[in-house]
This record gives sequence, C-alpha cells and structure tokens, in this order.
Amino acid sequence: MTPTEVDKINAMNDRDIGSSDAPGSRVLLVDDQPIVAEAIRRMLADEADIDFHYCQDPSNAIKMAAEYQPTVILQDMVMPDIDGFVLLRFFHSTPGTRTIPVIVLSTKDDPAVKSEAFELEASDYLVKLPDRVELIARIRAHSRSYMAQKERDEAFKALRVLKKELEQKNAELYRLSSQDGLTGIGNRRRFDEFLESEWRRAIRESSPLSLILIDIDHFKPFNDNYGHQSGDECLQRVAQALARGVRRPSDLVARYGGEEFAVILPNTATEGAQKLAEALRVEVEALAVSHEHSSTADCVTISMGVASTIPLTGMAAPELTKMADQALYRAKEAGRNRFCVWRLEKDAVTAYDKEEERLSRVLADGPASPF
Ligand code: GH3
Ligand code: MG
Ligand code: MG
Repeated sequence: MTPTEVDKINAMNDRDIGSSDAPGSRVLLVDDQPIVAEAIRRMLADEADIDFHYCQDPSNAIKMAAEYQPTVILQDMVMPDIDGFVLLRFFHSTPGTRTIPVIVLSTKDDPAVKSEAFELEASDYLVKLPDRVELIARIRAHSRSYMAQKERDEAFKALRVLKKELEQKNAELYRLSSQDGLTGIGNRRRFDEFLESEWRRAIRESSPLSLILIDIDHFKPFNDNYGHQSGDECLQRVAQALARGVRRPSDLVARYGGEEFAVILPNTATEGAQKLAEALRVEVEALAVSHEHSSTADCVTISMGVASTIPLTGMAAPELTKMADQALYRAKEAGRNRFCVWRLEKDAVTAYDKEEERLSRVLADGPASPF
C-alpha cells in the first residue's frame, strides 16, 4: 500500500482528526498491514465519539502520536522495521506519550509475549482481529481513564501554580500590612510582632534584648510652622537616618506612631544599645533639618529612652516598652536631644514596685544581673 492509500484510510474518517479539542476517544493504530487498519477503521466507523488515525510506518509513530495526541494507541507487535517491544519502550520513555495507554494487538495469544508487553507498561492486550464490541469497550475504557488522569494532572498543576501565586501575594500582603505607608519602615504592627517573638527567643536563649524608643523633639511647632507636608518629609528623613544608623540585619526600625520610632535590638545588652542610641542621635542631628522653632537646637533632634533586659519567664514584652518609655520621658525632662537608660533603682518606683521586688530577689539569688 502506498502512502496515498494510508491517507485514504485516514481521510475516510470524516471527523476532525488531529484536533486535540475533539471530544471522546482518539485512536492511533500503528500496524504495518493496511488490511488490519482498514478492518479496524470499519469497526470504529459508526462510533461518533471515536476518531481513528492510522500510522503504517512504526518509525514515524512517536512523531505522529505527538501531533495527533491520541487518547489510546493500538499497536501491532510484529512489524518489519521495528520490534513491537522496542516501540512500546519508546512510547513509555517519551514525555509526550509516556502516559497514553497502549493496547497491544498481537497475532497470537502467547503468555510470554503478553507478560513482556505488560512488563513494558502496555495497558491491554488483544489478539488480532479483536471482537468489535470488545475493542470499542476497551478503547472507551482506556480513553476515559487516560483523560480523567490527564484532567487530574492538569488540575493539580494549576493548583500548584495558584498556590505559588497565593504564597507570593500573601508575602506581598504581609509586607504591605507590616510596612508604614509614609516612611517605608516597619509599622506598629510589625513592631508588636517582632518584639513579641524576640522577647520569647530571648527567654529561650537567656539572651539580652534592648529597645530604644525615639521621639522627635518639638515636632508640633515644626508642623505648625512649616506645614504638614514638610512634617511628613521630616518624618521620612528621620526614618531613613535611623534605618541607616542600624547596622545589624537582625535589628528592627519601626514607626511606633506619630513622630515616635522604635529600634529593637536582639542579642544586645545595654552598652551596645547606648552606643547605638548615641549614633542615631548624631545621625539625625547630621541631617541638619532646620528647625527655627525648637528651644533645644536650630535643627531637628531626637530624644530616646533605652531599655535592656534578659527577660525572665513570667515577664511580658510590653514591660520593656514601658521601661523605654519611662527612660524617654526622663530624656525629655533632662533637656532633649539625648538618651536616657532605664535603670531599676531610678525608674522602678510606681508601676514597677512589684517587679522591683521580684527582680531584687532574682538578683540576690542569681549570679548575673539581667540589667
Ligand atoms: P516633644 O519635644 O515633647 O516631643 O514635643 P512634640 O511637639 O514633638 O510632641 P507632641 O506630642 O506635642 O507633638 C507631636 C506632633 O507630631 C503632633 C503632630 O502634629 C505631629 N505628627 C504626628 N504624626 C504625624 C504625621 O504623620 N505627619 C506629620 N506631619 N505630623 C505628625
Ligand atoms: Mg510624641
Ligand atoms: Mg515629640
């Protein structure tokens, strides 16, 4: 039979052969004998849901399968140019055809051939020429399970893509929800979360944790005299200066609220925190943002409260904030443009009476002072 006769067999199937959108089953027969092809074509001719395509040359079968995208392959085992087992292996090892079910069409019902074919992942085994009803039933069954599997795979693939997109969006959302809109540094929410987690870590590791609360001096008169927009720009510049001044990646600079900022310093004791506070003070002063209405200096300055501790189980993170706040209050009182350090003796007067008692006990019992 010439290629024209093969074309004729294929052309006789008037459905949309080759279209991967066609519904139902798409059958690709690989068999060197056109007479078999014609017989099979006739068996399937009345089945509206089955498209039939024929490949006479087995060396062309992989290429044709890739183009036609059958939902089931019928494959002869004895062909002149290529061994049926070799072709089975090819189908199974080629990515585009790996999962397509192959029904082996053999001339004999030989258990050895059958067993080897199944070992090579053949889906089914029929003796030529098969019974029409049986052939159609098996084509439909294998096609259905192939398409169902394909749909499942595609759905899982789409799900994986969606999951990745969702993770990226969530990360972006988290970033946005934890960032201060005006200055771009962490916001109050980020501060609270970070302080809480670093507090817990410090308890676990018995490591020191420091907090610097920062407040711009005389910011109200700055706003009142230079306008709200200049106030905003000043906040941005101060935030940048603070972010520049903090060197360790584990440190966090956040906007605590209004014209107040906070720096959390994990694994940092009071000496380190004081050094950094002074560096931040210098950094902001060096911005030289003119402030003619400040009674402290002729430029924008900051006051800071520094608190450091090795937290103990039973203490809560906001206590550190209270300590830093009290120290900040003292820095304001002492003349601004400076930092003060929270100390047990000086600050623990009212709200800290009980804490002082408890800590005094700990200090008396334990070898190292947490402050
Ligand atoms: P002190 O030296 O004691 O800190 O005095 P202060 O004027 O800085 O403090 P006060 O708390 O009286 O004023 C804070 C001002 O900060 C009030 C408000 O006008 C300004 N402010 C707070 N948030 C923003 C903001 O987002 N943008 C601008 N432009 N101003 C803000
Ligand atoms: Mg304030
Ligand atoms: Mg202020």
